[in-house]
Parts: sequence; C-alpha cells; structure tokens
Amino acid sequence: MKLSFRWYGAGDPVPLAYIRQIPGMRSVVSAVYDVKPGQVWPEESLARIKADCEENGLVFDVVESIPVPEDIKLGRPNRDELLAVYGENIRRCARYGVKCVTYNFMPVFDWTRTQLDKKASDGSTSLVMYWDQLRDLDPLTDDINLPGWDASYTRDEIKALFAAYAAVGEEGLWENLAYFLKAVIPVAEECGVRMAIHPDDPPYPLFGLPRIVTCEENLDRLLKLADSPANSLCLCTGSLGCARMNDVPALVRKYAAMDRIAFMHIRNVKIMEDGSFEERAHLSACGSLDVYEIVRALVECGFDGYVRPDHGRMIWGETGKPGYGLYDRALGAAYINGLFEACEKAGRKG
Ligand SMILES: [Mn+2]
Repeated sequence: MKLSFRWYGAGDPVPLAYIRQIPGMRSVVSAVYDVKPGQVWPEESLARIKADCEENGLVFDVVESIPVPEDIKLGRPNRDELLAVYGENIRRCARYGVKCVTYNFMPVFDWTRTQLDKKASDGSTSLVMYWDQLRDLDPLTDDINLPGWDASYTRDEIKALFAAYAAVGEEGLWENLAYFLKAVIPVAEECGVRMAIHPDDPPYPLFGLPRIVTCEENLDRLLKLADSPANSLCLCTGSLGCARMNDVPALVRKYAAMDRIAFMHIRNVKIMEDGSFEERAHLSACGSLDVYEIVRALVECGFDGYVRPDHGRMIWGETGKPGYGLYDRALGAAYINGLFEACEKAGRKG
C-alpha cells in the first residue's frame, strides 16, 4: 500500500514539512481549490502542488476531489460541455503525475453531520451525526445551516435543487452516473488514471435527496457500469460503516480481490443504538469497525493502492479544520502502519 495524507494546499494549517515527518508517509492527496466546480484547473496550480510536495520529499499523485457539477448529476443540457472540462481536468492532473482521482456523486451536499466538535469524555472532540438533532430539520422551510454544507446557496436555490433532484429520482441519478462514466472512464484509461468514487456519507437518503453509492448491491451495479480498473472505488470505511447493513471488512475483501479499490479511507465510527454515529479514534476498540480485519483483507488480497487515515479527532489542544488536524490523523497513520506490518509479516510466515 501507499500511505497518503490529505492536504488542503498552501492555506492548510498543517504544513507539508510536518506531514513528511509521519513515519512511512509517501503521497499527498490534494486538489486545486482556487476555481469553482465546472472550471478548468490552471496548470500553474497543479505545478505548484507538485513542486511543494517534491520539496518536502512527498509525491503528489492522488487528487481528492474533482467535484462533479450539479448539472452533470442532474443530467442537464449543458452537461456535455461540463464533461469536456472534467475530462480536461483529468488529463491535466495526469500530466502532473496524478494516478488516482477521487470524486463523489452525492446530490447538493457532501457529508452530513450535526456537530463538528462534540466533546468526548477524554476531552477530545469529533464530528457526529445525531438523529435527534436532525429529525426535525427541513431544509425547504428552515434556514438550516449544517456544518460542511455549502452556505453560498440561497434558500430559493436550495428549493429549486431539491425539486430538480426529486424529479430525477434514484433511477435518474443512476442514468446520469452512467452517462458521466461513459464520458470520463475512457479519458482516465487513456492517461493512466484510476477514478475512485467515494461512497455517500452517510450511505442513506437524507431530506428526500436520492443517494446511490451506499451498499454492496449498488457498488456492484456501479462497477458494472464500466468494467474497467479505471472505474474503481475510494472505499471509505467510515462512510459505508456508519450504516449497520454494511459489513465493511467483507466489502473490502470482495472489492480488493477484484482489484477495484484504488484508494482506501480508513477511519472508525461508533454506531449508536438509534442509528446515530460518532467519529472515533482509528483503533478497533474505539468504534464499531474492526480495523484489523479491514487491513488483513487488504494485505491478503495483495492491495497496492493508496491508503489514508481519514478524519481524526481534535486532540492535544489542536485547532483547525474539523476532521483534518495533524495529531490524530498521524496517530491513525501510525496505527495503520502497525497493522499492515503485522499482517504482512504474519502472511509471510503462513
Ligand atoms: Mn472518506
């Protein structure tokens, strides 16, 4: 596996000079943040990220993400133009050494949480989603502003988007994803890039918006839409694992054996009795996921893709981007390194 770390560019409070000090760290996961979705990424921006990483002894070879514009997800008439831009961005990334591009196909909002700084008994804070905080919210009537949601939409724009997605529905979203893949996968194949779709987070519909990258049946359907290693998964253990229906170690084993995982996001979550969940430390004992079994599945399948410690808690007084501090993600990286070493050596003896 290739150990990687997400870095939000020059404005990230975590400098590359610190990231390089994490034992075994190899790759940087980043993106161009200075243009809007649907625009071409300036080559200077990609060249800058690559140079900054190289100066710090790191490789810039994973992009997270090239965002998919809503008009593509909705199948609107201007999508061909936007798909041409998307393809051009993949080509540009490849020109600067990128081998894996992450994206998601979630309508309107990315991840949903109700609180970003929930304090645990040890004084650390983390992201949580509690149903009792969410249940009574209606984005169409309330002026809700959940953490992580794009606040640039006006309420009328949100209403229009919700109505558009209601009309598209789940099957329409599948059709639009198929159309997207048909345009994008040949480009990725041509330039040696693996596209890695991130599961929906959480993996079930919220506020009536359709969600499709959610469970084994749907992951199978997705991979069949384009039967190519360029159409692969970014298997996020915390996103799939916050719903009880998903047996994450089994999913990892299945898709790693098929060589359809390009990128692993490893983190732990604790599922509460009512289906709410809390992000926890990476250790198996801290949450609902058996992280040892997940890594063992990867090792036994000969996984050689990218792995990053996903969201960390805020610990030791660190402040910054929730989920993306240095300390707890570095602890996660150390733990992941340990699990890989143990599984690899056990495998050799067996
Ligand atoms: Mn993730």
